Amino acid sequence: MPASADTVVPPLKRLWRYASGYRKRIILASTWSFLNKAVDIAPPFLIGMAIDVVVNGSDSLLGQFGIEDQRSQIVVIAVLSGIIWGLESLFEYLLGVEWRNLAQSIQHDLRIDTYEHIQDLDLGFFEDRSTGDLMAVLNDDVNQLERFLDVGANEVIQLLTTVTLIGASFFIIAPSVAWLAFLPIPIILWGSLLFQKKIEPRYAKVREEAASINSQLSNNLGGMSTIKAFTAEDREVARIEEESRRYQAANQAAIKLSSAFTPLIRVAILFGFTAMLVWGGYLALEGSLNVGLYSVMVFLTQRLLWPLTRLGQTVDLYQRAMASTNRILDVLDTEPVILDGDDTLTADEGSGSIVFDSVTFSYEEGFPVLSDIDVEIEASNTTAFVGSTGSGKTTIIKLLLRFYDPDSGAISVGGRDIRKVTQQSLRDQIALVSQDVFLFHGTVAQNIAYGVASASTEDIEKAAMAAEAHDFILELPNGYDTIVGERGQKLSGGQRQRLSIARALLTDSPILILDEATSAVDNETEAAIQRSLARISHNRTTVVIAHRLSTIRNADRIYVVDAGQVVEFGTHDELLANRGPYAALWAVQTGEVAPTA
Ligand code: DUT
Ligand code: MG
Repeated sequence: MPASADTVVPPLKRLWRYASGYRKRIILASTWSFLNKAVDIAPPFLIGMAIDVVVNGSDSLLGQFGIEDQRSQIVVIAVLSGIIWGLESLFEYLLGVEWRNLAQSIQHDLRIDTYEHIQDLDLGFFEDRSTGDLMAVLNDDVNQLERFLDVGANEVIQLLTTVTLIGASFFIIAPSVAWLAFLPIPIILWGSLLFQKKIEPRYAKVREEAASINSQLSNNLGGMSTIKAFTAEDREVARIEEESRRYQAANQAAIKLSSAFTPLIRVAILFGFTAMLVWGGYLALEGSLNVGLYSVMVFLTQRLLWPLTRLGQTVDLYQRAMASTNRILDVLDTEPVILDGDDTLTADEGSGSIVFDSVTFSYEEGFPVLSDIDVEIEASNTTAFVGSTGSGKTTIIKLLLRFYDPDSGAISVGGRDIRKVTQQSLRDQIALVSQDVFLFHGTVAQNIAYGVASASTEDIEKAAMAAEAHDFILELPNGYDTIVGERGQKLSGGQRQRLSIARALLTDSPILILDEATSAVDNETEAAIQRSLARISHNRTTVVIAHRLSTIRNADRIYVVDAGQVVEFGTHDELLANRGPYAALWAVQTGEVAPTA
């Protein structure tokens, strides 16, 4: 959630605060914009001077400066024009380069910062935000801001420059008619503010709908095989169509308003321009206004008011960018709930005991998933968790990795409360083979080496052998260099599982966690994996979650979890003798007659 204080801060201010490192460059770019506009206003004066020369001859302004000959005066004006146009082009170039590079830099940094920040947020955050939604922030919203900085920011500055400089010149050269040119400006400003206020929620809505269709699309592309298997293609097209329509409708609502804006402004401008033309013309005819000045005024009025017709588009671009800025900065302002401790957990401690001291936890308030869990795992022991599906076994592992913090109680590793150490040092001690195997797009070797970027080919093969993966890898089209596809979809379920075991073994962490690590392999492979694990787990703390009890019968201690509580624990033999839930489960799985409890 965004900090409440920040929701009321205008987005531009939030952006300015974020962009503190760029301020110098922003000021430089703004300077080029200003100078470009300042010389751009000069041509009307040159035209005025030319008319002045033709009409007034040696009485003209240039004549007063000592250039008597009218032809020479024209040449002077031509030279001045050349200089001014040259400068204008130069500043145009400089402002283009500066703003566009700035836009690129801010876009790049903002994207990386936001991604890095998202990565630091706890898993709880990702339960509420969909992947597609976050993709929309990282891509569309960041790009939207870039688009504004690319052209919009320059336009805003040039517009302000125009109004200020032309306004000042008007009041200097002909204060009596200057006010006419400014007549439409209050109307235009009022209209713009009103427009901005009205369009703001519409663009927020557009961004929302964009995020929504994004998340739907990423969902569907990820679930393509399920869509096909259930022949839901038509339904899904309809669903995407519906989302797309909503996006379209949101945009149409914004377009309706933003399109009406420019014509309205033009009417106001026409009014100001005509008033100046007529009133100034009368004054010139009466002789109370210099003809050269009159032409300068008419041209300037046009220069003043014409850019305002673009105000609509600029405000539009600005408002879209601000809607995006808000969404980006909301993510950036989201504070992680799980904070690092100050200390570092060492490998020595990491290989030590794991203790859960009356741990209670719920994903959602009021629905406890674990209640009062007490677990003691001795160093170098193998400990198993068994229990029905949904009983909370994986949740116990997530708490141990500090993906979530318990609501009450404490967890310690090697005698250290895991909240007192950094998350990185904690997770460095733990190798996890998770229930949902996730492989990255890349080669087999890259996936195995994921936790140890510096691993040698030899290490990788050793880990693969221990995970019973080496043989099948050699049979793949390109062996260790075979591309596994997105999420490893080019491999079988059992193959994926074995790769993830190899990946965990390669990290050589003191604590090894296997969550249903062999559920997708055949019995023979499982037995082989068991044997190599027995060797590997010899002097490390191993935690195994398994549904097939035969795989954990040799564990030093087995915890039976039911509905978020530990209902019994002991060795396999002790539990059988207990004749409790474990014994009943064992009976079901081995086909032995359930002993009477
Ligand atoms: N749960 C959530 N949110 C999550 C994950 C799980 O509410 O992000 C719920 C679902 C379930 C309970 O927590 O009711 C325990 O889930 P867990 O994954 O810990 O169950 P398990 O014992 O590992 O089940 P399985 O044997 O199916 O892996
Ligand atoms: Mg589980």
